[in-house]
Amino acid sequence: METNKKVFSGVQPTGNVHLGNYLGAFRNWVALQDDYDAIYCIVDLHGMTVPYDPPEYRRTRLETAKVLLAIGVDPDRSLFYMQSQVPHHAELAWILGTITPTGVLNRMTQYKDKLATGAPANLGLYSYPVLMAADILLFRADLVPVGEDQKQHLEMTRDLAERFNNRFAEVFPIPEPLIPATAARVMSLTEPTAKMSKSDPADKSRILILDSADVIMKKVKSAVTDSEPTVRYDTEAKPGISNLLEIMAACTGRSIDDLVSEYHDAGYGRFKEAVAEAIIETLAPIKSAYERLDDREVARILQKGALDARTQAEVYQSEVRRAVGLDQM
Ligand code: ATP
Ligand code: LTN
Repeated sequence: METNKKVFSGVQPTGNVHLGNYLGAFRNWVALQDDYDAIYCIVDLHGMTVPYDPPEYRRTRLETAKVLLAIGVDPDRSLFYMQSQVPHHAELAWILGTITPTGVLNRMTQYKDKLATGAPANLGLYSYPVLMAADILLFRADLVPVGEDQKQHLEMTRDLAERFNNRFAEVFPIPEPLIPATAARVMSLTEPTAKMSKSDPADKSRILILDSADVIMKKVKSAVTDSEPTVRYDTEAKPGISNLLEIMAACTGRSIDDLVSEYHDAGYGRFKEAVAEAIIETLAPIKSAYERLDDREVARILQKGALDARTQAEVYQSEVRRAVGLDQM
């Protein structure tokens, strides 16, 4: 009998896994494995909704899997696999698509943001949130650890679950987002009013999980700040310094107040050095775990994950098929 609550989350394997991904989402993924049935998926069908290069994609899919294993996703305690290996995701997305009003999709801010950065307006990008809802609902997840930017998609997922339950049968639990209290939205180092992002063309805008200590120090030292030389938390007047304070608080577990009282008059140079050191210390064990991983072993883990996920998905999906009138003749 299943009693544990279920957690589901996903990451696109588009490379450039960064500190925002880690502090905003992946750190929670690892912690939740203790108390929940955890399901973590590399959403490689989502990653195809913006232009990409297939050979490069093969590389970043594997790299993303390795980063997650290095961070502490444990395949013995969680279901860990690639979305494209489990066709039930796409099938459920189709079914949910039949009850998704296009008016709702037109309001999705991530879609509009991606178009604004030059992504072509194709059906895959447009229906991205429906596939995300399918990911979450396929295994009947209760809790979804994500960064703040995914809140709107989660709300749409909850609506679709309710819509489905009312229209067909009570199949889906209504999932809750889990968004961390600090660092839910880590900002870009070069443009601190925009979120730190994988797809920002500026390398210096983000700290990669696999950056060396030297590179981290350089990127933090060149982070955009302001000209008033006191360290204090004020996201309006001092977005750059506030972002560094949030990052340092999340890396050290100290409160922002505590950090402000220590660094208020230290000068930006010393403060930035301390921030960089906190980041380096947080990422060092991840980097060395990454270097110890063997690619063939990782491929084996993913194959086993896909097999287990397909087996479980088939059972869950048969309930959906029955509810919508698509059960076997
Ligand atoms: P892009 O920035 O290109 O849209 P992304 O990093 O948002 O990519 P994913 O890799 O799919 O996209 O995100 C993985 C997780 O990281 C999600 O839960 C997302 O909410 C979280 N996340 C992404 N950026 C940040 C950020 N700057 N701060 C906190 N969490 C973030
Ligand atoms: N849209 C998410 C990635 C994603 C996801 C999911 C997250 C796809 N499916 C299911 C949580 C649950 C993003 O972070 N950009």
